[in-house]
Amino acid sequence: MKDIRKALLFECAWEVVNKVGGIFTVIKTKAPVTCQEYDDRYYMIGPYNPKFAIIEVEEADPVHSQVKDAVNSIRSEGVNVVTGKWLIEGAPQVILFDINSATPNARLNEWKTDLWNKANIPSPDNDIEMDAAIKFGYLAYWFFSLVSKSDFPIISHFHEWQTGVCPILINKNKLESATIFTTHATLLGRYLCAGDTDFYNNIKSFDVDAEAGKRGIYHKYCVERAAAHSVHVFTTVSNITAYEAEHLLKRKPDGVLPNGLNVIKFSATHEFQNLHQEKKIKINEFVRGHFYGHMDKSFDLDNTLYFFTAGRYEYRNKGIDMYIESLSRLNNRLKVCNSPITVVAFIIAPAKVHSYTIETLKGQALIKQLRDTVSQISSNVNSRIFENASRQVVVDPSTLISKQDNILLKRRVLSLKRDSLPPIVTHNMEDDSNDPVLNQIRRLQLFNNSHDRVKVVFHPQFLNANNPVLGLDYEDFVRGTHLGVFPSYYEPWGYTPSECTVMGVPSVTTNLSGFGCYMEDTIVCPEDYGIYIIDRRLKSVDESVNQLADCMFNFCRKSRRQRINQRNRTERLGDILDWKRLGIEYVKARHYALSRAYPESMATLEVPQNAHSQNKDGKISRPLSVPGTPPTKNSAGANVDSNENPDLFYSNLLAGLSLNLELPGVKLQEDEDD
Ligand code: U2F
Ligand code: UDP
Ligand code: G6P
Repeated sequence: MKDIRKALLFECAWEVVNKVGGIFTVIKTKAPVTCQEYDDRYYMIGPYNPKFAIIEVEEADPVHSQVKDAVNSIRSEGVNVVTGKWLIEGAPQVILFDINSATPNARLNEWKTDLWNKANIPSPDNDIEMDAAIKFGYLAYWFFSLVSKSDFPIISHFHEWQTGVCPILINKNKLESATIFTTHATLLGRYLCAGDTDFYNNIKSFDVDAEAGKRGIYHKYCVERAAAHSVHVFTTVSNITAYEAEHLLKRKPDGVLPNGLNVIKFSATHEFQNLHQEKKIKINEFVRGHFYGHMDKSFDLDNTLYFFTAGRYEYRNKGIDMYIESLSRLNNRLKVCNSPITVVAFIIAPAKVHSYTIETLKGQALIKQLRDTVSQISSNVNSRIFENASRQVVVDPSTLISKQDNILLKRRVLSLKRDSLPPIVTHNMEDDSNDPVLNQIRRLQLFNNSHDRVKVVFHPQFLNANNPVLGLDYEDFVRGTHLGVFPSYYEPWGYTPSECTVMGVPSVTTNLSGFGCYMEDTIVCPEDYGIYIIDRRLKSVDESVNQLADCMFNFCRKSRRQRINQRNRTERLGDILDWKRLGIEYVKARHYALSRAYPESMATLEVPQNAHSQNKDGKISRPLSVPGTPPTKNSAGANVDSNENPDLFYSNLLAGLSLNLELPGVKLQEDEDD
């Protein structure tokens, strides 16, 4: 009988050392807690992408000789396999298969035939994504078939359909391993929502095969569905995606694994507030350049709020359409009530672009020139005062600026005049006339006129500190803003609002996003903590747009003091999104998979069956009436009283597994008046 305590954990994802989207954030931020639990028994497996691997992986042999032998055996048959440590926190071991090596390319057709014979999954010609998934799946299976011969029990955890071929093969070939498949979205759901389908009202009645066929994704859909049915434990990232998976993939998930973050707390709470101020000043710099010539009395940076949305350019799924529509209504309302507030609303979503526009670059150059001139003049003034003072003369203020400097300053000021309106988009778009964001802005006439209280800046590229325009990394940009707006229609989890939360930036999300539902289930009044949840389930589109406009309008009416207070509350919520807490759901899933795959070995462990029974009802209560350490709910809906030691709650469940996780209770203090 294999010793369960020595189980090796292999986590397979397309985004191991390969940044594409949200799953990268999942595996990278989760690495520290998983490494803490499994130490060198943890391996991440992914496809080899030299662009990232060369700089992020320190090559080394796998720690276990059986794993090393398996890798060497595959290498000896013409496959490039890179192993080593991923240079991120936790430094997990990685095994990266080069799917473009000679052997996988040569064997692709053989593998496609095998997949058809074994699982009736077709693989059409010229689908690069599908070919890649098949090559990766067969390489990973090859590896597992060698490692499973060792004395170690194996847990293999697969994320998303791209890694779904391997669990199908493990199941068909009856290989020994505890298997888990986690889907972070369903392919069909994403495609259906991106169209104009009334998705949630029809979810039970879709003819799934036909719908997948119509969209040309039938073969990928088959991989996803078969993977979900092949594993011991099938999971998703939220209840809403669990519901979707049940109807579209026809298997009810065994559990939900909410996405956490690696929350780094500052030792002094005001530090994140200082960072907000510091980064906001950088955004101010950009805004001065972008809106040069329009920074009049009514556009005062001290009365300006920065709203933003960011993510992949999925216009409808990410709710960019609703954001713009609501901005237009907010603009009217601010005008009607003569508000002194200006909102600069950013949209950061990568589209096909050529380069920054001349006008955008010119704005930044003009403002830089002005700043250089002013600092030169200040330095001259400085010297003049000092030289006079050292000769015991107090200089006449009217002579402080020389005539030449005065002329130069006037020239700089005149160069800030412009005939055109400040641009909406910072880049030259490849398809400007058909771009959905630009077309909606045109329709609503949100043109950055002086009288507009809401100004729009569309930055169709992800941010980077090295950019000549808005040169900030995404995280720094978020810190400098006031409100993140993510009114998604399709969002299995949604890292963007959850990242805002841990940085102490209030955000708007919806009850169609996994994160929004999780917060709604966990906190009595999320709004008090700066988590606004728009109802997109029971309200009409128009009502939801109004709710969002109201929410942004009310935010604009807050005083600085209230915003500071709210940021403090938001930041405190970070603890409930920490992997140290949410990682427990992964532990449970592995435990469950082991008990299905190795029932006899697991029977030797003493694990109490009624671990849940110790808990009482409760959510995080409203800020003004909370006790020092309020009760909270866990993701499965079970109630955890964090006044009791949460370690105890989980340690009962995990008895027998070598685990040493630190689980912080959520500590909320009473707030100052708001
Ligand atoms: C989810 O986000 P992801 O980062 O997984 O989203 P993507 O990687 O962009 O795409 C998800 C799937 O959709 C497929 C793609 C993936 O399987 O291959 N796809 C496609 O086939 N064609 C396209 O044009 C676009 C996508 C999720 F959406 C977030 O809410 C979660 O926060 C995140 C982490 O759990 O996972
Ligand atoms: N993001 C980024 N740069 C940007 C904007 C966004 O790196 O300029 C990241 C963001 O931090 C988040 C991810 O993109 O981790 C988007 O994840 P989310 O779960 O919101 O959506 P997904 O793309 O997974 O559907
Ligand atoms: C942080 C800083 C304060 C600053 C404030 C501005 O709290 O520590 O010094 O006044 O941000 O807040 P606001 O919401 O106006 O950007």
